[in-house]
Amino acid sequence: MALDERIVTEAIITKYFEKFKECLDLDVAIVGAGPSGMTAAYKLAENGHKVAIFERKLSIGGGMWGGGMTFNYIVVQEESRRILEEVGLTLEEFKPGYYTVDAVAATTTLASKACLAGAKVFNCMSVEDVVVREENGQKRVCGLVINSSPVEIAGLHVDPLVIHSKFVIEATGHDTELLQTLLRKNDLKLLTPSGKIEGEKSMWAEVAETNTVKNTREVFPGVYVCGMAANASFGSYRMGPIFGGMLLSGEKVAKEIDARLKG
Ligand code: 48F
Repeated sequence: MALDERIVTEAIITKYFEKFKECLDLDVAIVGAGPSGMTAAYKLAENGHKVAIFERKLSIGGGMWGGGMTFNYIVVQEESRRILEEVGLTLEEFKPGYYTVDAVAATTTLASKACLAGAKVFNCMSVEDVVVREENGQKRVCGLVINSSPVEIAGLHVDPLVIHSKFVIEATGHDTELLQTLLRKNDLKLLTPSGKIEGEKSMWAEVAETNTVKNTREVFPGVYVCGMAANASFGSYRMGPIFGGMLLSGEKVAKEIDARLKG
């Protein structure tokens, strides 16, 4: 078969922009493809919702690839191991209640399951702002302002594009970047005790793991927070390379939004 480079190019741009057009109106837009965002994407897509993840980096996986200090194994607890087993991973019990799994296998398998379930991934795409509208006197986030990461990295003055979504998930991790932008650009209060981002505290894995799940909730009309961003928003601790809370948080946010979308 003669190979025509133009057909390769046409295939890529046609398929990419078909995907992009399909995602102009989403049920759920997830910012950040770390473990919590990917678990949420997998669960929401599995339930038939139109969901896309926007990830700044070329690679998905956030902080999960590197295990602890680049030693690429992760640890999960009894309560969350079922989530990884459900996607087909085999975990080993290291000591009673502590399960290990290869970090690369965990990241790729979770990502694969999310994609196969129908979640669309836009990697190399930075979320630089949100869309805010007022409905019945109440402000609500109803979309994302996105730009190509190379544009962001090069500091080019190129205007972004916009997608709308019924719900947005803030899964940007420690920096809570989406909420920082929301607060910086708008005079409004979050559904946190102070109305602001409470801020992440130092290491306390046991409390942090429980709190990650508790803190996974709607933080502003239209915006749910999950993963490490949930702890930073509500002022809890960090936990290091134990990932059970991240997975359970992704599962919880998916369940809550699923109920809202169906309700
Ligand atoms: O940090 P990250 O892995 O989030 P997570 O799901 O998991 C936290 C753990 O990895 C670890 C931990 C648990 O043991 O403490 O840190 O809460 O992934 C966040 C992703 O969001 C992307 C970022 O590149 C990363 O992959 N991200 C951050 N800001 C933006 C963004 C943005 N403005 N636009 C697009 N992606």
